[in-house]
Amino acid sequence: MQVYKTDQIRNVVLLGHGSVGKTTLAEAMAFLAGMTSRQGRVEDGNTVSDFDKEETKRHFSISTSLIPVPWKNCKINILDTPGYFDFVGEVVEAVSAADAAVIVVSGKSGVQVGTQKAWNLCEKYKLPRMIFVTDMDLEDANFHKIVDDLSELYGKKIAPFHIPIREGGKLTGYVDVVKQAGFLFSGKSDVKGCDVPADLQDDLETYHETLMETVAESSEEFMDRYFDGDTFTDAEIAGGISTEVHEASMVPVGMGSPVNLQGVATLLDDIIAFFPNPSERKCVGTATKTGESFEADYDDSKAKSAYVWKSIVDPFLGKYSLIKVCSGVITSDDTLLNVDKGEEERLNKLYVMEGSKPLEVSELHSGDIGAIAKLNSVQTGDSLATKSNPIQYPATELPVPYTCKRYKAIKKGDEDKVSQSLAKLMSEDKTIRLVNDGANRQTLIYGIGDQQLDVIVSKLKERYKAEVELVKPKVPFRETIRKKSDVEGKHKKQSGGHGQYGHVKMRFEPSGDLETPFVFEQVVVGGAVPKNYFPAVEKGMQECVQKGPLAAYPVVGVKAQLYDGSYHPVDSSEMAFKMATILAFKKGFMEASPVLLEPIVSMKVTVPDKFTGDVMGDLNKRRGRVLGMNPDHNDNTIIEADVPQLEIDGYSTDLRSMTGGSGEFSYEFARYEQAPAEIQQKEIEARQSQLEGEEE
Ligand SMILES: Nc1nc2c(ncn2[C@@H]2O[C@H](COP(=O)(O)OP(=O)(O)O)[C@@H](O)[C@H]2O)c(=O)[nH]1
Ligand SMILES: [Mg+2]
Repeated sequence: MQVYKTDQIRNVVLLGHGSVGKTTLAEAMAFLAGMTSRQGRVEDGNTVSDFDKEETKRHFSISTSLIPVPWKNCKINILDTPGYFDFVGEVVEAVSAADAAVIVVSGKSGVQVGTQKAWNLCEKYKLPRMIFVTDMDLEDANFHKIVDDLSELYGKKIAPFHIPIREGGKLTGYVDVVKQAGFLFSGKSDVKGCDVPADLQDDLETYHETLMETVAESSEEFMDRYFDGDTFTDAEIAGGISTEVHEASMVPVGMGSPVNLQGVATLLDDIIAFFPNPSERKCVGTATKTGESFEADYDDSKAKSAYVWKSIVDPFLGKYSLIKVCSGVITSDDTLLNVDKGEEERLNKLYVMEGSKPLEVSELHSGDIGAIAKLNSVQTGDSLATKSNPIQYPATELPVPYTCKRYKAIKKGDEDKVSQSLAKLMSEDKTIRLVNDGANRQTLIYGIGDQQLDVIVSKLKERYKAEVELVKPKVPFRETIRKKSDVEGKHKKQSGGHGQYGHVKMRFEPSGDLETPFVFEQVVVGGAVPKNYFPAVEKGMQECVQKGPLAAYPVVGVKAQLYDGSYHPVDSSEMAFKMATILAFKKGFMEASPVLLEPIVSMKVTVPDKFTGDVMGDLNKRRGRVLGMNPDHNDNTIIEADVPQLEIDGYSTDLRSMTGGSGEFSYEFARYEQAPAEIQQKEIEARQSQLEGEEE
């Protein structure tokens, strides 16, 4: 694979709603650049980017792929990301490695929620961007409406660069707003000049005027000349555009039809002309020896350092750590320090990933994106540098998963295989979380949404032959008492041979502390119960509180007082007193007005203002208590509510359908509250039948 210098590199992430043509665009770029001999199609499962079995099966992207497109003596590292919101982790990782973004919008579907999310991500990471409108071969594609909708949302930084030319409803060419000239598509990536159609003249003038205004804003000198009515040379215009695009003050809008290879070559040209190469971007780390900040800034002359932005752990491909070189030139015979783990790694070989294919390369210059195989200690988010000059970069902040399911191995004895395979998937996808909820005897898996969890189950089966089923998680209810009780427990077996005898009198009452299962005290007088059996009574309590008498949930907030009892000099034992305690507790608990406590979570739901009413209504239906609503700085409202955890199962899917995918939520455990009687009854019955099922 050819080695490229920093100024020949462009790192460009493709962002946008699902199914707008990102992968098809990347495929067209690869084909035009001669990387492939035929143009693949998503429907046929033969594109460079969607190579994973799950992707070819479902016909959409699930993980980010890298396609290094060689174009006019440069290399454009295209990062093709998934559009479906469940795979946002992949998108954020890709954005952290990019220096610019192309937001893809379908000419047919128009501006969608995914478009706005892509724009917000670019704002957050201060990424220069362009917008590319696909599907322009479709008759009902409406470029002008999209330009209007984008301008309404983002103002005059929206700068249309092309105006579609249609003949008989067919896309045949475009008017170039910068060059004020017409071009007709003629074969693969070629165009030939034509007159600007009369009916597009007005649009051209309007768009060109706006463009010149923005170019004028690129420098004081230009502004003065502009107001003097002066015009700019092509080179000045190109320079002005480049400046404005780098600062994200101008967002060019291009268009085409990637399936027909229309408009793609122009986009590749614009990427090279107007997007920054890495050395025009900032990159700052910390020199861990001194604590001082290290301005790597993708500078070849500085000490070697790199950031691991993604990991591929594939049973067939093996493990690859995808890096972006932040400074210096990394060569295949380097030994680098994993700054986060403190371990040295010999690189052996360097690669550039082309979809699923690792292509060997001798060195990677600053700003370039490559891959290294089999680095045992390395994980996504780690930094690599020289031992003499260790540099650390901040790990990318990834979204927190809130969609939870309980998972069980389908085949008995497969548990280890399942957890080992899940660990491998988690090293690839940092938005998966596993929780071992011992108290409720369940293992939980968290993801961004149900689609992602579904893909995980499929990957486990496909890749690791580990089959799991996902079921509704058990809600971590708790049991406690509201009143006092005074009972006795007697465990007596004296029918010949060594008998068993234990007898306790105990009082139970609320301890007022729901954080602690129980507090135990003894106020026995006169040795009614010998003190060497007190630990056995306490042990009996420890056992009882694991599974409460009401519905077998963990018990909290109980004060247990041993105040009397009796013993037998021969037949009494620790075991007998433990059993007596268990009898006393079961009785005393049920006589002290036992109740079920349900976990309440504090939720934050962020939605565009227009959905506030629906979302509030829905939260009320979930027995939620809305505590407040505050606007955020993005035309959204943040609704804060306390909601029973029982009621939020599947919330991510429901919120998505209520808000068209624009709503986001987070929650954290708040406290326990007494469950309403009907919930309590339902849980007790459910538990009863489950316990009967287990006994059978
Ligand atoms: N007619 C037409 N179809 C397109 C175009 N680009 C993509 N498609 C189709 O749109 C669907 C989604 O494309 P894909 O590239 O997977 O979108 P992504 O989810 O954004 O990566 C596929 O069926 C493509 O064949 C285009 O320019 N014109
Ligand atoms: Mg795709």
